[in-house]
Amino acid sequence: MCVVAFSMIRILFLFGILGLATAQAARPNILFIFSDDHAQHAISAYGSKVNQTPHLDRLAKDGARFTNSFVTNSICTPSRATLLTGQYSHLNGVPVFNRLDGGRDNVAKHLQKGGYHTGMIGKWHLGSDPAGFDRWIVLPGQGAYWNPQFLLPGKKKLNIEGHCTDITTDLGIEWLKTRPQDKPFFLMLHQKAPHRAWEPATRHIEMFKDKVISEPETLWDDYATRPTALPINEQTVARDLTRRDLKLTPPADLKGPALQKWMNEKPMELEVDGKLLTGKELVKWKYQKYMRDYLACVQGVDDGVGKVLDYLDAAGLAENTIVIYSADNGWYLGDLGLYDKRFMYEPGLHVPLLVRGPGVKKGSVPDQFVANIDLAPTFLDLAGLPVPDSMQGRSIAPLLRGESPKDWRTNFYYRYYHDPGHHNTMAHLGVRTATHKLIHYWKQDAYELFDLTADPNEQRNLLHSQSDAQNPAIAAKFTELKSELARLKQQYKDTDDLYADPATWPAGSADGPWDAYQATGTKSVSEAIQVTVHQ
Ligand SMILES: [Ca+2]
Repeated sequence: MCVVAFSMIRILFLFGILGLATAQAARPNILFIFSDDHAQHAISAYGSKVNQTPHLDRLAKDGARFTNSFVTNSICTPSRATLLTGQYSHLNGVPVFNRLDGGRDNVAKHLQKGGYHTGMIGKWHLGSDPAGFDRWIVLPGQGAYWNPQFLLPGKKKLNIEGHCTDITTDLGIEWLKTRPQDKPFFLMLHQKAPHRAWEPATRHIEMFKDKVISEPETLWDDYATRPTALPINEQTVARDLTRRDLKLTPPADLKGPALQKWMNEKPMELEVDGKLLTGKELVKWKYQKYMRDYLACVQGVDDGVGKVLDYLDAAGLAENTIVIYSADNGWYLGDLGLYDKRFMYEPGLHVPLLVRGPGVKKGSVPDQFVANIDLAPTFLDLAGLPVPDSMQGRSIAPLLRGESPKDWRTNFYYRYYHDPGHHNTMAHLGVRTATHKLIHYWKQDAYELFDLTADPNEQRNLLHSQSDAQNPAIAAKFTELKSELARLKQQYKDTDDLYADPATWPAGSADGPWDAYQATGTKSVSEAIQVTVHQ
């Protein structure tokens, strides 16, 4: 009896070891490709009316395309802090463009400790050096489109000649080629494009120079029912594109501060091809110019995705690599008359999320509410590692497999702080449900309520007219969503004590200074990758 029991234990033990070994061998690589300010509706797989993105579409066709993927705070630096920590801004200490404390817990540290070879390449924009990465090379702050400078471990910096999007792609491929073969990898490959000031590669300028881009339905939005924040915002196509944005040629004799002043001015009349444009004609011209450059930058990102996917195929890595594509915030393609992000209206709230790889249901279109708080937990779950309680999101791995968990979130909490800040966008928070959205501009104590089913373009704030606001069904919905907003604040531990008042914003900038980094000259991509390890 005893001998039989001992043998059984031995067999179970051996199976356990073998099972573990198999699980280790099967752990997938994770390639996270990120871009900056890429609108969901500037991807053809999402039904874009303005461009074609064949390589991103490959990810959608071979994997999952999330239709309701959101961002918690729609600007660069806070979004990136949330990506790494799995936490909302009020918990991770990055509500605005301030520095992320590198000592904080982050997902890369967990993956590195859990046996992954970790890397970070491209736009970082968190002020501190990347922590938790075996090899990294990042842009200082926003970085430059042409002949960019990069920061490296050991407080070094170097320059690489060429266009930043192509360079970032090539750095990613070189990193993959030179990685240790005995470990799964986790690579964050972060493009700077298509961020303002939209400076595309020459081949893409050519591609778009004669294209006429269709205008969105709401380009001429008059903000009639939304008087609180939209009329005074400074991210409009009509009034807020500068000469730099519009790529106008300065007078030859301008230099230094005078040149900068000229570039930063927002022209309200312009001579184009011998004709003076003003008013609506000028707005239409500005829209075309802005969109051509923006979309040409997107094309560089799409090319890069294609090149990396081809490399994975050629290297035999495609089968065991999960590829995820997303962007750091939403973006207005002239929608509501805007460019930029920030506002919680639909184009600002949605981000692309495409996932392909082992275990991901091919051609699926999950519509559950997912967000950037979910990415860190997802990476850990896919790697077979535990998700710490400090992360506020939830792994989307079940959704990738095509499952529909009954207890998945049915609404989403958003908060934007940067006021006073760029573009005069007022601070706000809000809740989005499957059918409605409530926005609260807390400093003005002004609310906007939208029925997204009847009014997907958010043109009719139901609290604006007396007759709407007194409608019992609307009043009841307003009460319900106010109480839901309060509940979500509590659920996510947002007490208003942190960051609602700009005086409480943390010190330190995401934008440098970088003077402490020692310049090491101009290098090739492969030379640069060789110095990504801390010496
Ligand atoms: Ca951004």
